[in-house]
Parts: sequence; structure tokens; C-alpha cells
Amino acid sequence: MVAGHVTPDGDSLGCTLALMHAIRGLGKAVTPLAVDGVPQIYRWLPGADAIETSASGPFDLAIIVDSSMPDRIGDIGKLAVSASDTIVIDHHTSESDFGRVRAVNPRAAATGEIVYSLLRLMRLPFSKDIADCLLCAIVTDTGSFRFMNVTSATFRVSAALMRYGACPACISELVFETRSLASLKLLGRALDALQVTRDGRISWTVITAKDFAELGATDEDTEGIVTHVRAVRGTDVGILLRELPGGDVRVSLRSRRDTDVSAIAERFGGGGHLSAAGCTIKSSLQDAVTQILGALNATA
Ligand SMILES: [Mn+2]
Repeated sequence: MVAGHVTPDGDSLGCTLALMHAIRGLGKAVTPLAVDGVPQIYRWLPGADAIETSASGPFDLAIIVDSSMPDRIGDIGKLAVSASDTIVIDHHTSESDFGRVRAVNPRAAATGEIVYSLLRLMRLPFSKDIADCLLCAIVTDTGSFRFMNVTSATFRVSAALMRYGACPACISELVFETRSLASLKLLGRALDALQVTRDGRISWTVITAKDFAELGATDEDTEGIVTHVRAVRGTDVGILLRELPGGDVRVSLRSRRDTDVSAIAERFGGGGHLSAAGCTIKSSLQDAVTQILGALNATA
């Protein structure tokens, strides 16, 4: 089995499917898994319809991508724990030591970069399908090569993937330039509610469960909204707080300078990267705003 994390992104799904193609190329059976299924914007990925949301084990081998902990991959984490052997391929910083083999490099812009290197080291043949999946992983985790995580290695790997026929402009168009009507209206409401802290360091906004229900929005419709929140001139951190139907609050954090938002997210049981992180706070929306701004030493 190959599985990525809950609420999958392009890196998680791209790596899962690239490995599926590579393993099938070896003539071996493989089950690609994503407990939350494939969001609309990633359904064009070659092999996306093979992704299962559950499976029955036991498996000979579990490969976990873009996540270091079995609990980050949801209910199917049990299958990973019970597999005869385990491999973790990831670029998040974490304290976890899950996996007999761990290919973890926090300097990689995307897990796709690491998967590319592993396939190369193993001298496995590349195909356009594999290249499309891995370039999608890189394009999405770097926001089309705009984020601070991009290194010269990111471009070297991407250039190699382009030689197998993968197209960054096509991927960006499919993933970033195409949205549902509900997601654009949700963005409108989020921007309308945008606020900046008294000291001007932090911009934040909220999406209520009512907004969500009125627009008929789905989880994936919140994708990318926090990037707009961070765009306010002079701010270091952008925060999106979304009230979940059950009453908890999902918090997405983005920073643009030296503020380590993963450390803030970890305080609330979440995690992520230096400049992109998230967590869930069990409280009312207003209380979550107070708590998260307090953690960043700011007031509304
Ligand atoms: Mn990733």
C-alpha cells in the first residue's frame, strides 16, 4: 500500500500515484490510498481513479508519503502499523520515528523531489505519467515555484521531469487557475471579513459554518484562501480560521518572514512547515481567534 495524509494535497496525491505507477512497472500489486478521496482539482492526475479510501490488510509493505506519522493518514494508519514492513518518505519536520526505512529531508520543497531521487537511485524507468504526478507534487507544494522552499534542486528535478513530457504551466492552470463558483464566493466572504492586528503584524479572517453552508462549499473550496490573507502589505503572518460544522475551528497559518508558524501550530496539537502550518482548536470561533493571536503575542 501507498498512502498520503488526510485532506490530501498535490504533493501527497502526486507521490502516491507516482509510486503506484513505478511499483506497477515492476509487475507488483499496489493499493494507492487516500482516506479523504481525491479533490476535484487533482482528478486529472494519471491513475487518480485507482485511489481507494479504505482497504483490508495486511500488507507486505506500507509506504507513507508526505507524512511521518500513521495518525496523519487517518483510519488507514492502522493498516500501515500492521504491515510487515514500513517506509516513510517525507519533507515535514517531526519528532516521529515511525517507519523501518525513513527517507526524510525537510530541505526538499516537496516530497515529490525525494520520490524522484529514490526512483533515480533505484534506476527505475520514468514515464510521462510518473513525471506528471511528481511535477504536480512540486508545482503545488511550491505554489508554482513562488515559495521560499524552492531550491536549485527543485528546478533540476523539475527540468528532468519536463523532459519526460510534464508541463508546469498546464499543471498550474489545472490546479491554481480553475476553481468552483462556491470557492470564489467563499474567498469573497473571507476577504470581506479580513482584519489586521493593532500592531499591524498579523492579518486574519474567519469563515463561519453559516457561510460554508449557505454557499454549499466543500473542504477543498478553502484551498488557497490563506495565501490572500497573508498578502496584506506590512504583515508577517496570515491566518484563516474556519468554523467546522461540529464546532471546532480549523486554523491555517502562513508567514512570510522569520516567524515559525509550525511552532505555533504545534502548541495547539498541529504542525507543518516554518512558513505554512495548521491546527485544529476545540473552541468557539471568537475564542480561537483570541487564543491564536495570543500565541503570536498580538491583540485584535
Ligand atoms: Mn508536501
